[in-house]
Amino acid sequence: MGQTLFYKILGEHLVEGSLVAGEQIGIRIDQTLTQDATGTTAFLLYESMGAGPVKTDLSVSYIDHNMAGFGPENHNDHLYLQTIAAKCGVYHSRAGNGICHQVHLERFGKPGATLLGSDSHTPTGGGIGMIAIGAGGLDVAAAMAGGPFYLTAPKVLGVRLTGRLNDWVAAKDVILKLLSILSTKGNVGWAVEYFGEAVATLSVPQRATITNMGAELGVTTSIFCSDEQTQDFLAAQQRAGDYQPLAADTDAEYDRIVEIDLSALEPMAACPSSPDNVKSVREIAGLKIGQVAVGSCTNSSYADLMMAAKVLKGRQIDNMVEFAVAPGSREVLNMLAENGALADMISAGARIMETGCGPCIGQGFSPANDLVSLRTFNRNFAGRSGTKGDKVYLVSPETAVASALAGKITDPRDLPELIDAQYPKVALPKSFVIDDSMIEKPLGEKEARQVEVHRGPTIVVPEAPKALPEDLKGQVLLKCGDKITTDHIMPAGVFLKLRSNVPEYAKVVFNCFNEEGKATFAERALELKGKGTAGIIAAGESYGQGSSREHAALCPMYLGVRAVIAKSIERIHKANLINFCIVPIEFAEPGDYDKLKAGDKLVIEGLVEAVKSSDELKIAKADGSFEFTGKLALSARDREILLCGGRLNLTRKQAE
Ligand code: MIC
Ligand code: SF4
Repeated sequence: MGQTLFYKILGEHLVEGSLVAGEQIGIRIDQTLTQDATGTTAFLLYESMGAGPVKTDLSVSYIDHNMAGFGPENHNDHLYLQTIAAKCGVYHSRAGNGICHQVHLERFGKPGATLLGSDSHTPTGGGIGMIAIGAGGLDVAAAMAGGPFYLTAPKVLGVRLTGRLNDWVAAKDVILKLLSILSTKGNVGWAVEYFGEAVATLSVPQRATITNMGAELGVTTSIFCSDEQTQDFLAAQQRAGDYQPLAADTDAEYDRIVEIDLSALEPMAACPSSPDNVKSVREIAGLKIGQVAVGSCTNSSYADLMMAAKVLKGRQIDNMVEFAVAPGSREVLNMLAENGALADMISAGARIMETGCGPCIGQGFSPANDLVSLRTFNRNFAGRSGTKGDKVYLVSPETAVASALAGKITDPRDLPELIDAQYPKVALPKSFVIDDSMIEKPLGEKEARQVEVHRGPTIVVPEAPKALPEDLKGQVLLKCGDKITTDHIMPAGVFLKLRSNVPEYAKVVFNCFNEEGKATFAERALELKGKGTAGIIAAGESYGQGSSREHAALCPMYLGVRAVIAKSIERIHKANLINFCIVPIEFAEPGDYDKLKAGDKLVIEGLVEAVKSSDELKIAKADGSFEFTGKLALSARDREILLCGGRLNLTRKQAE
């Protein structure tokens, strides 16, 4: 039986375990990326591990999320990251140079390599034929120290692409279509590999849009082959030497196959408030909009923005629409500036934003109340834009510009002024304008030793977890429903600047569930912690969807949360819970979820014993009225981490 490309690359990097789907394996990591919102913690933890120069082939630290600079926090973080990078042999991409995934694809991504990033959209790199996986900062720190990355070898879902995209239909529509088929839940334990005749028709940036938003499926990662398109892209980036052809065997067997005929696709939109709430744009056409934003790591490549500029040239944005453009990288912005496309957008009424994540993570441009906001981003979780009750639709850049001109949601094929216009398809440039002057290269060993690390007062070293109690006495602090995202658990937006200060940031854990006039989640949790009682969270399906932010485990841990009992838990979040010694438990009988309520006092006798060796544990209500079984789906390594009081404690112990 032939091998998938995914398993070929995995095999070349295997250092522990055997290559069988469902088995725990350890792989060698060639490259890492961190970004500022997860990076300060990652580097603080890296320092706590006592590690010196990084042991990877290449590690890059990006500043792209937290750039608004309200107060000293952001700049303190930037300076810490810049100096710690210099100290540890890490490349540093400065604020303004672009979004980590876009820049990494342009300047560092390499077919056949492995990349671990402290950001869930790291799989963007799959567009260039690498295994690129998102993880918590602590796992990335361990990889920087030369340790393997541990994961469950996934099954491989083959997506066969046939046909060809029609004019005005985009790569974004391909991944929205897949989201409509697979949804955002139930895909843990799978990786996606694209194959089929249509792959050759997609450029690397188009492929990267598709693999980027694979994060919303909840899969381990997504990958495309490395072929002539990859070669052209790398040559245009003046990195021809990084190219190698890579493909699955022709008789590769996939664990499941989904077919998508690109010729049959039409413009799509993910409606509020989930990326899998997908409808065709024609179904929702006519809905009045107040905002449009083009950007984010999903859709801010040179081709995306050039297409937008060409459509906008000589036209005017509807006067009731605020239209923002955030180029993905300085490379893209420079090229648009040089060839006049930027001026076309400005003349059309665009607000040009900084190259960075910006509105995608709620850093400004929040929509007015009740207003529909159309974005080319990848997530529209409730409130993520910074507005409570927001109505955010996710679309392609083609649909975004057509709608911005019309003032209402519009399929670009139906906009009267575009009907006779030629689709401005933008070819890959023969050569991108390369300027790496905002990427600081690692220093020599001697110089690195002399670097003094800048530690601003807003950066607080996070505390390590306490050991698990033999028996756990706890209380359900919160009972929540299905698809709770890390944005629900740990809001970003205006609170993002608190990432380097866990005690402060922890005050807004589960902020969205707080009720006015009542004690907040954090206040209740701390009160319980003061009494020596553990906090417990009860949840439905797919708990912890979305980002890789380990603060969604680290801050609850700080507040005394010791267990999450859910119908199912997403991959990255589960790993983060384990790393910070919160026990992830699943209901053996999903119906038992209905019998729990907030405030219930629970007892788990023999917790440590169960974590040592059992796949189950008994959970009882303290008043004796009800007992149920919890499942522990843990690898031997997960158990070791939990028993050691978290990953940091384990790493320290191993170093002794
Ligand atoms: C996101 O898109 O939610 C983020 C912000 O990029 C996160 C990382 C973070 O929370 O810092 C992600 O996707 O992992
Ligand atoms: Fe940044 Fe948004 Fe991409 Fe996250 S999804 S890395 S916030 S642009």
